[in-house]
Amino acid sequence: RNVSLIKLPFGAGQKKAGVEEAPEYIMNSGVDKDLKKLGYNVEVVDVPELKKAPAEEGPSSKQLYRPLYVSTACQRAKNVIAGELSKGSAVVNIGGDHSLGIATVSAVQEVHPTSCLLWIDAHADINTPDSSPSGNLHGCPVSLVLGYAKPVPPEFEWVKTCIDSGRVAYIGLRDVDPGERMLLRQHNIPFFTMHHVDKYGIGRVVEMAMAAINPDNLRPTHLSVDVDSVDPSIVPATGTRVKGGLTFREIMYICEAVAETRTLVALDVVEVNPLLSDKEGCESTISVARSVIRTSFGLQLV
Ligand code: DIR
Ligand code: MN
Ligand code: MN
Ligand code: MN
Repeated sequence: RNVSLIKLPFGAGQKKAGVEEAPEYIMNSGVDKDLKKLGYNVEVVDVPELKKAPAEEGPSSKQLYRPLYVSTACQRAKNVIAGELSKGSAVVNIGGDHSLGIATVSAVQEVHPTSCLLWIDAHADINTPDSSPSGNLHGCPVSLVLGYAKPVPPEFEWVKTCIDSGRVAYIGLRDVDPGERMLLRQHNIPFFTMHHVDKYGIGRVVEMAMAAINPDNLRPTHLSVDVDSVDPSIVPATGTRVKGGLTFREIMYICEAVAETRTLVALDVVEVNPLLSDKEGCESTISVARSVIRTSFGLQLV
């Protein structure tokens, strides 16, 4: 089995500098060696042109932050990711901020059109350009790929409505905006907040989420991990920390359960920002990101 590690140094989906440096840090932690040890053929793919901003911003009338830059980067990233998937490889998309979800979901759905999406995040990232309180596109990727952004900002007309609400589930939510809450309920999207994790335990929550979007494990799985889903005590190096997150074992359990299905085709690891913490906090954050990758690809406990 081939795995492509795709470095996506991009951060204009939000306003804090540093998240575009994360792919370098995460790669240097040795994730390629980890996957080779597990028996995979590993290819490292760099997309350095994501760091280049367009000369002028777009005509978007919405109060969006750098829509043309995000759109251009996502279009590039999508083509690279789709190219790797088309060779039959699994991909690890190493961000970068979560606006890259526009690219990862578009690519995965193009090559594996029946796949399901498990979104692990403190946030729902389903704001529309109209409902977004921040204007940051890392809070909007899910609404764009579900086709809920109406009208679509001109920069994002290339984004296809490529997945339906029945194939998306969330785990880890604890900071959802009013417009997002409405969309989640209106479209019956299965979501499991930290309240549900406390109430049912992570085992039942993962079981319920997977039963909703991939009942017989017949669909390829796309696991999108925003590291801010994990508690800031062990993941402090991220842009929007929210207290009361997943424990180390809970995020590992999610990755183990996905690995067990043997359906994983794409893993996103996003929102690590090495500039937002001290050395110790940064090392802890990157070690969690590294563990997410090797565990999702089947590291055995014993
Ligand atoms: C907030 C924060 N919902 C927004 N989103 C974040 O700006 O739309 N997502 N931080 O990771
Ligand atoms: Mn988040
Ligand atoms: Mn719907
Ligand atoms: Mn996110």
